[in-house]
Amino acid sequence: MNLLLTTPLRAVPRFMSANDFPMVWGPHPPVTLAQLAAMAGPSWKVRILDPIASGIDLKEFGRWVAEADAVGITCSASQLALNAEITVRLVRRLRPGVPIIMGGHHPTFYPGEWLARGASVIVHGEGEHTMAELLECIEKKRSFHGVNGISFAEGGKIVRTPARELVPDLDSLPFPRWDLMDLGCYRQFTRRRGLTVSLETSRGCTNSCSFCLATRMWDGRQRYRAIPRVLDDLKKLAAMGADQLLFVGDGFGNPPEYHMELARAMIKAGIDMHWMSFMRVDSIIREPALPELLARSGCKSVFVGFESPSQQMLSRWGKGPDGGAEVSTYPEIFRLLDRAGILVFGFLLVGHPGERVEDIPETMRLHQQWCDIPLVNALQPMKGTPDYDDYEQRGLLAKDMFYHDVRIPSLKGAEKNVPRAMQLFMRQLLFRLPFQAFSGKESKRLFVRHMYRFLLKEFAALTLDGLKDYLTLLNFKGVPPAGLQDALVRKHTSEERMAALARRTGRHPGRGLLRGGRM
Ligand code: B12
Ligand code: SF4
Repeated sequence: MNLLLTTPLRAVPRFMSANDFPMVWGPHPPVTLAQLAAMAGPSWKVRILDPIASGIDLKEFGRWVAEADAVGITCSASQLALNAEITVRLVRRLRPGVPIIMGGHHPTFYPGEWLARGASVIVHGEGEHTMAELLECIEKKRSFHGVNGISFAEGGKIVRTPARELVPDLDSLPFPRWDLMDLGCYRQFTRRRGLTVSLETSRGCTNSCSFCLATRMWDGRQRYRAIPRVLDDLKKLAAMGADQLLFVGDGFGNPPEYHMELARAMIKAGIDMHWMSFMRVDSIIREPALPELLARSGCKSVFVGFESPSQQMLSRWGKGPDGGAEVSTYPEIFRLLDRAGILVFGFLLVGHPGERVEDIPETMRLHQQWCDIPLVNALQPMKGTPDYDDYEQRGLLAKDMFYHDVRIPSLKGAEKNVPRAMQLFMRQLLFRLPFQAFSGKESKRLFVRHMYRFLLKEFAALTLDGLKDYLTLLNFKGVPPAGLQDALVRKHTSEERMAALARRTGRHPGRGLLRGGRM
């Protein structure tokens, strides 16, 4: 039996948009697929593709789909939904009968929408054991009724089975199947010679910021791997030739004691990795010695969710433990990380109701003071979050949130704010950051050089179609957000586009079907 696991095709490339921007500091291999692959039973031969990072020859994609007995697609964010939809539609076109399993943060909260677009079954939340059981059902031709934590369509209705308990002990999960991935196409910005990988030390977050999905997805809990297990995995990764790493897990840093112990253990074991991670705003204030120790264990950069220089907004979002994050602590957080030589990426949320467009330059100026590299996100109410429910109830959503592009405003009343913030962000990128290529801070210097190399490569790969999309998103005609998004979705999912993609796989769907579904 053949299982194909894949991230969405990068069918809608976007030049110079924050949608592809995460590629700048990575790309990092998705532990999600390597972890799921480790759960497949012995009768399954698993193949993993990551077109988001590696790009892909559509002929090869078509060949793998043709050979698959099941296809698993992950979709973590609304930013990826359009690409994921094109992937589902393409697989369906090539293999009308193949089971398509979808999972991740996005399908978890949009089961009906994904089933309508061609998925066979949606995995809600944690996926390891659910997927193992689904594969067994597919292999033994059993119905999905006995599998907890899924949705599927039957007799024109959606069946949702009882929720699945979270795995009590993350250490019970096997070592991810990195051997199935081509790790050669990943490289962290520190650009060492070895391989780049990802590792999960914990899952979930105990905070409950109103715009974040972590709370609903992982039940407001944070589960940890035991430090000896993490160390064991790190040694295996090092033996594979890895020397660059992303610690995934959005609650990283909490509690500081665990992370101090982890750093000490890494130093003692002589683990030589350059690594980056997320970092909760409260961790460093609770343990000011953390940055220094993390840096000694190889930490080169962290993503910190500062989100706003407005205390009122932080309180409104319930940011931090018990909603108590304080803007007054931000300069100190940055000072401690900076002193340790750690590059600080600072998330900033713009485009919320009540924000005045004329305040945005000042917001961005303040935000710059506590990070090396500002990462500007348009507030994006994600289905499953309290913010989404609130804005939906108040009729404030400017478009369907199933899809998202960072350049399209999500909220009514903020139509001008997002373009203004993006304009200022681009200005920083083009005129301020180049000088940092000579910064005395090594991590900053390396990142900025890496980033411009990436941008030049993106520029060289620019297509006329990508440029047209980019110009559409600049929205010179002042089209409302919903219209802008619809135009983009309609264009990329049109019959003509889908047929052209199918042709490029070299496997015309009609011909394959005549041969009994296998092409
Ligand atoms: C690491 C990470 C990244 C890395 C990804 C590197 C990589 N290649 O993996 C980087 C930094 C690049 C990144 C980027 C972005 N990210 Co991110 N990221 C994460 C993070 C912290 C961890 C993901 C992870 O690996 N988890 C560990 C694995 C094991 O868990 P998992 O992926 O959820 O998979 C489990 C289940 O979901 C399920 N499952 C998932 N897929 C599938 C598929 C099948 C077939 C099955 C059966 C099950 C299944 O089973 C898995 C095992 O239990 C998550 C938050 C989180 N804690 O998960 C945010 C998160 C996914 N990211 C988020 C966002 C918003 C983004 C960005 C849009 C940010 C931005 N504005 O640019 C971009 C995405 C755009 C893009 N073009 O890629 C949001 C998504 C919210 C949403 N639904 O819209 C999240 C949830 C953070 C948050 N709390 O809000 N991200
Ligand atoms: S601290 Fe970060 S991961 Fe935790 S709920 Fe808030 S935004 Fe989400």
